[in-house]
Amino acid sequence: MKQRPWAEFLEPQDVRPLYTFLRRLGKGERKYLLQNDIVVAFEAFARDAAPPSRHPSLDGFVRRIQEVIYLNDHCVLIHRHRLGRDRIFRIALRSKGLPAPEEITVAEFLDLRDRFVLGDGALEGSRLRIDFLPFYDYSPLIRDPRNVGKGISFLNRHMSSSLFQNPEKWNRSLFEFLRIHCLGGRQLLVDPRAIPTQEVLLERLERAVDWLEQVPARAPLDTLTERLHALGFADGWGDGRDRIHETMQLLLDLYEAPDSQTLERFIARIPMVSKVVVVSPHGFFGQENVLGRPDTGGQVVYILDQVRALEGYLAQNLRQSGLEFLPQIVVLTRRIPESEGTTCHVPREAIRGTRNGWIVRVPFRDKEGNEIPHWISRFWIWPHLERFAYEAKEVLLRELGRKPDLIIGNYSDGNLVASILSEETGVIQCNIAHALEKSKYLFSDLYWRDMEDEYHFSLQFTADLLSMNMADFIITSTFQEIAGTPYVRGQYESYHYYSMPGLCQVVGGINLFHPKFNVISPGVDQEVYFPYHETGRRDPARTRSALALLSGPEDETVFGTLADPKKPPIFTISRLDRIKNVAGLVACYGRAPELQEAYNLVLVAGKVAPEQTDDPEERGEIHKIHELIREHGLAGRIRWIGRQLPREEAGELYRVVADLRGVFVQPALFEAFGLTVIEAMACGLPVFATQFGGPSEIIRHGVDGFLINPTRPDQVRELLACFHRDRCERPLGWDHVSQNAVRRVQERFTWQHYSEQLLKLTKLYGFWRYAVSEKGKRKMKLYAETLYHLLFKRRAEEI
Ligand code: UDP
Ligand code: LCN
Repeated sequence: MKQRPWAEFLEPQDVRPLYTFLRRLGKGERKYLLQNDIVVAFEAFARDAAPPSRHPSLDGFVRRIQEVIYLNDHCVLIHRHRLGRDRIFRIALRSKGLPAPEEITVAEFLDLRDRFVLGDGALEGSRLRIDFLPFYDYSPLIRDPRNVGKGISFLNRHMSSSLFQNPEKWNRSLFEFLRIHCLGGRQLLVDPRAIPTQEVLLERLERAVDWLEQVPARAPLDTLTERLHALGFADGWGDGRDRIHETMQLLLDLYEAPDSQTLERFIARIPMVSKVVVVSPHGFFGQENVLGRPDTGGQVVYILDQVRALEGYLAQNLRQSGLEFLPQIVVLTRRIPESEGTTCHVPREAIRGTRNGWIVRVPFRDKEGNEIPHWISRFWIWPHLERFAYEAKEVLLRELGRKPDLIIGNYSDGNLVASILSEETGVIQCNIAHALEKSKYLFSDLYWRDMEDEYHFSLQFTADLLSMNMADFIITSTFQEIAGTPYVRGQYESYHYYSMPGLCQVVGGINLFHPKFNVISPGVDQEVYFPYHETGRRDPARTRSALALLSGPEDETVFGTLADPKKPPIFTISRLDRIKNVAGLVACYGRAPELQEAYNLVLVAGKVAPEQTDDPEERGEIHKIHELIREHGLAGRIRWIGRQLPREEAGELYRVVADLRGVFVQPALFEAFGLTVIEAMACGLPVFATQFGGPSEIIRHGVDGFLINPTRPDQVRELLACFHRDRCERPLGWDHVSQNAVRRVQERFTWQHYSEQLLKLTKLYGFWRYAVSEKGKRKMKLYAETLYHLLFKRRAEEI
């Protein structure tokens, strides 16, 4: 333990109030508090002080406390002094005076945490400590937290300066890479027999460049390639004189005077990807009639949009390289024979809007090898994944005719399967988490045993750990997903260290400063989600059916008739997970007569009757919502649509709500990203979305939407009421937010940008993997495999 003077963190006059606050907080019933509770308590503390106190340094300090545990005569708190960096302090509370805090190590902290749950003596004997950090020695690491999430720019700079400082080694790697570079078994760029050395390559490049300068700009590609073949080059340099010339010149520049931009531009031109596998086992993965079912939401939308955009961009990229490859993208998912009116029983399905995109469904099997017919919750699928991965490998090799060039995992299960496939095939692996459950379920690590029967987080978090460390690169939708905000931890950051008492202590789970992390936000399909005022694009029949959703008769999928369907709606679309907090929105509305006066409440969410679902969580939420409707007498004011809406219908419904000058509310207790937020904004709806998670990076509060704290319904209510009052007094307020929202999405969230970035990353990490990391990661892989067998596989088999 190391004593740290308070002066390092606080103004001298703020030390005493901090002690007073911590002592007061410790008198409460709860002895383990998290950040939001601490901030709420601190706001009350500051308000109660007479006169109300203002201590900027104290305020800054307290807002950075992530957790506090009270233990006998002291407390232990995590202070996040910088993005992605914590210090853990032990503070004596009963001693006289204001003793300086003692800094303790992560391992000491995790012991305390475990004792808090298991009691003293519980740590007698050994504990399983997991540490991935020593295995990161193969890679350069980012220092400045502001560069976290910009891994590829960092890596480029690093590689080009290495090229500069150690040209011999790097030039050799680059040459070797070019010499062996194939796509789909076809040698590209350089014919290794004709160009056996780097010197020959440079000499031929100069000759080729000189020759190209003499050739007419429109010379046919055949004529160009004939001459280039004679010089020892293979195909793939470009689709015409100019592009071939530019690509060769870039390579020459790279040998002459390497810099990061040239390296990036050159590698981005190498044709490296034509076949991609996207892994997404859980849920109902289909194109119709699936959204809103349990486990079936944004991930499906994201992947289908991603595939369409990526296929188009890949085709363009390959064409520009002068190649006639037809790209192929396969979404690998689980087959569900009892498919409940969807196509999830079909082994192979073409993806609409693509030329060569396919959903391929592979069975889950029981121990005897029989196919499991029914849907299985994402929290229960762990024992099936390994077998699924091995069977899928064979299916994919048949489907693609060869190994893919990129494997993209999605969510904890898909990322684990992607790791297995990548390990088996040697193909580069990209992870997309979509939502790391660890941040969504508070205390899901500390009190994991209490949740284990329902959620099996011991397996999910281990799967996350393994795959995030194994991945070659990771895409996140926002920065906060990785390293949070100045005050709140990121979702990946929550894996940095944690313990699951009695199971394991993770002292180093992930290195946020590794350049594998990159932020690339998803987009919206602009054909479906376009502004309400673009009336020429709207289909009148669709508008009529969206209006009918608001005012048609009730049936087994629609609950509630609106007394005044012309009133602006408070609208939400969501799966009925507890975390989505739809019931919280109903409660907030139910307790606010002024909101009921001003707005109707319109929900598109899950099902409307408990017997319509097999999912226990969904059933619980349905009960809760009905109770709230009864308790607050909401009949006539609420309309609840409990059916899957085709996305075109959902798109038009957002617009109809905008016609009525309604608002969209996303009340989740935590939302990893929130596609509904950008969909609603793209349609021109003012959005009020949770401040916890991704929306905080989508919305600029008060400019293009509003951020709400769903744990403070009083504030949400006030904000909505205030927006309504404002709108009555200054009708332009609504228009202003609406226009800004549309602009924000058009500028920041497009699939075109996403595809360009994804392909660039794949190529650059592909090169990096070849040049450095493949060998460097060997130790890490062995470690991960050991953990997989000891910690994951055995437990999974017991489910
Ligand atoms: N969605 C839908 N119908 C529903 C519920 C959801 O069409 O009943 C769509 C919604 O429009 C969005 C996606 O499913 O495209 C949900 O994505 P989001 O990222 O908001 O949340 P997730 O469900 O992935 O947690
Ligand atoms: C899963 C979630 O929970 C959402 O927040 C995301 O928007 C969605 O996946 C797509 O990434």
